[in-house]
Amino acid sequence: MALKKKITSAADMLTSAEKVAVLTGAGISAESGVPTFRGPGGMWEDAKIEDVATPQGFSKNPRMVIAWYHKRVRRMKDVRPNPGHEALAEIERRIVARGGEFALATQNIDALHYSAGSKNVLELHGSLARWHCTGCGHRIEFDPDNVPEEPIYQCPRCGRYIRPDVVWFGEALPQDVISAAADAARNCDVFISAGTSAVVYPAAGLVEIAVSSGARTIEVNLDPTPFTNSVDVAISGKTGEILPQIIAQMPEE
Ligand code: BJW
Ligand code: ZN
Repeated sequence: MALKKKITSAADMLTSAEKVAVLTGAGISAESGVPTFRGPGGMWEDAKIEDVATPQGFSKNPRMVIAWYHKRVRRMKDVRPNPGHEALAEIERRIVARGGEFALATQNIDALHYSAGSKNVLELHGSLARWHCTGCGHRIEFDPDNVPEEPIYQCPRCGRYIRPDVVWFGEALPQDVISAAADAARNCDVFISAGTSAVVYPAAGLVEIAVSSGARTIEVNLDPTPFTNSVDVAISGKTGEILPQIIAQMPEE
């Protein structure tokens, strides 16, 4: 199918949809300047996954992991949502305005969907801004515009190490969040997977749930994913370019 036809087809699906569910990943924030994980230029070219994204890596070298995430928190000050985030917020506004339901499950921890105006956001892998103490559970929240220059390593209350509220490999996703996302994928009539390699579970399983529940499915991604051949419309391109083009093909509401 030609690109134009795929975009029209995605727009038609969304125009008649009552319930829409979306899964996003690092690709949607790439055009905001946030690096993705896998592939050339990805964050895991210079940091090993097992060192920075597992509880074992954290136990082995907590200060290194804290410093690595602190650097990512610091960078968020200069990061703004892009037209891909904005398009998803606009789709939510339109669906909700006509009495429909919308849920956006994101694997990203950068909060950019909130900054773009999305409301029903399910943060599957947590948030970069929220941290907690591994000893007493004391909570710390960073204001992205006011992050200390140097990392805070220890809890101000008990002195144990703090860590970001993010989900590492081998850790469970927040149960209420993944359940709500699975319900949305199961019950939607249109499902969009945007900017994710769709290889990390259980998040990637949401695409499987949507496909097997009979939703009409759309993928927008630069590279093919394991689901490119299972979705109804697979669009190869940048989310910041394709998603606004889809909206442009939807009638004003
Ligand atoms: C663009 C673009 C542009 C670029 N426009 N596109 C079933 C089968 C096999 C294994 C498992 C399974 N179930 C569970 C597992 C194990 C494991 C897993 O999935 N392993 C696989 C890798 C094989 N999963 C887990 O361990 C999960 N936990 C779990 O299952 O717990 C069970 C449990 C239950 C009860 C008690 C205890 C345990 C947890 C997974 C956590 C993942 N965490 C990370 C780090 C988060 C913090 C951080 O940000 O640092 O999450 S890993 C990393 O990958 C991060 C991401 O959210 C996640 C997904 O990556 P994403 O977003 O897709 O990014 P990329 O870089 O991979 O892809 C970007 C894409 O965008 C590319 O395709 C580009 O082409 C594209 N792109 N620019 C459009 N402009
Ligand atoms: Zn503490």
